[in-house]
Amino acid sequence: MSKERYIAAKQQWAEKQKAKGVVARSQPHPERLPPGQKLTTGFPVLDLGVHPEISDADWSLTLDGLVENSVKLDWQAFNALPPVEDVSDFHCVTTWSRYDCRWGGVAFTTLYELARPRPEARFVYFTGFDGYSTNVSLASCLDDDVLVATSFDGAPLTLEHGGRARVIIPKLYAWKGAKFVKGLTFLADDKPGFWEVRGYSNTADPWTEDRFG
Ligand SMILES: Nc1nc2c(c(=O)[nH]1)N[C@H]1C(S)=C(S)[C@@H](COP(=O)(O)O)O[C@H]1N2
Ligand SMILES: [Mo]
Repeated sequence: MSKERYIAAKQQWAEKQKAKGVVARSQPHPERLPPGQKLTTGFPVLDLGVHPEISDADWSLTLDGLVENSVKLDWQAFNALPPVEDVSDFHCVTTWSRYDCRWGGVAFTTLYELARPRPEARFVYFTGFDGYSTNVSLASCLDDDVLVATSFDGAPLTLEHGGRARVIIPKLYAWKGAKFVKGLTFLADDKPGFWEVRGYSNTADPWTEDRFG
């Protein structure tokens, strides 16, 4: 499928589900598999069909916006930051989930401390080398399981899964984690990203099936 047809189809699906009245269900619950999800042991690839191959020399991660310390990290500087590893479950809005993903990289909180966002900053706008974008509240990003991952199950992140680096926010649907990430912009006002302007939820909580706008 072409990128345009894929985007149009996924957008139409969101509109149809929304029209049917598929909205947030009740309360978070103690089970492991969120409502409406099916467990998979494979690892589907979900993106816009663009896998931007970035060399060491061309890769960078920019932290900017409402911060005291705007920085552009090159591959070496990024990898010199303290490493973390975290095992989490992965939930895609298209109803598949994958358990026990072992991600390695740099904690969001490390990047937060480096950039020192100003008190007015309340949202983070993520961008990818493929033209993707997504927005998340700063509060959600500050969870200790949020990271910019460069490895998966102990091996360097493959290009199809978002290498060189991707954002992982386990408590939200996976579209909130930008693959091929290149920038984090701290904002005072929310700014909807790629899927958020195409019918998908701003907040994306799998436990309340918060899928569509
Ligand atoms: N840059 C970028 N990040 C992205 C996407 C994308 O299209 N581009 N798709 C999102 C969606 S909808 C999902 S489910 C996950 C899929 O990650 P995977 O391909 O490793 O399974 O990446 C998210 N991050
Ligand atoms: Mo997804």
